Amino acid sequence: GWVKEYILERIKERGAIHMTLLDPDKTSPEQAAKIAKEAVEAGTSAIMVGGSTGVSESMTDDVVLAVKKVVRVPVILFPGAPTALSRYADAVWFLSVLNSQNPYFIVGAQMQGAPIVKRYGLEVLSLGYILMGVGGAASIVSHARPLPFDTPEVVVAYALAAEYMGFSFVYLEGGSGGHPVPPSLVKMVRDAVSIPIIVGGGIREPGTARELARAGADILVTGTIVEESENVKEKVEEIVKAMEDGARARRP
Ligand code: 1GP
Repeated sequence: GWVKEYILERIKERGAIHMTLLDPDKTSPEQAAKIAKEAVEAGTSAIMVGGSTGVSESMTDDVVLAVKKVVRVPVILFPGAPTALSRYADAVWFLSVLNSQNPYFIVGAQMQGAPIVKRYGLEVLSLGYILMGVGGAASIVSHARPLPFDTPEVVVAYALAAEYMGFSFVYLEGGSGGHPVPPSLVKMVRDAVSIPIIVGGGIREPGTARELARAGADILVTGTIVEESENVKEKVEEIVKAMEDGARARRP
């Protein structure tokens, strides 16, 4: 599909890319359009739409449509439930919470959502999702036991399992508003897997973005900073710049 090709191409070109996450429970369609426009001007490569709680399909529709009116980058769903799929999006992170304790979040919700994804003609981006650190709302909602940062071998093992199970991407999630995944852990995962690594949760500072990209993250996701920031463009720009610096520093 074109979205996957676009993502891989852009990672190749830039070393690492940034995506902006909008949560329809926290951001109105009007705010979403404004944030998306500024974020794209600042260099974000895609807009993700989703959240853990309080997100209906019609709320998702409204945010996706508002965003699509103002930007041309792909809009990718990041659904917290099969009831938050929008026919107006370009693609969906078809994610499995690999370290959930409840099979519903590993394959049950996916089974319920799959026919909807097909009916809506959404491009599927299969994603092994691993929750760690404090985990945040996503951990609680998806019955995950977030992996501690100090047992990196378990995180690496999950990431490798994601690759061997055929997922196209792996996501290291520190939990929204939490502490970012340590760069040393990203490096260990980088050395083990060949699929693109997405890192999100708690990224607020350019220095963090730089180190995560340098450690081998291919995609960085931020959500909270655009909800809080007065100047979205400036904030995203400094994150994107630092991330690209970090990716360049990683190359031999
Ligand atoms: C996406 O949950 C994150 O992976 C978003 O985290 O809200 O902390 O940026 P922040």
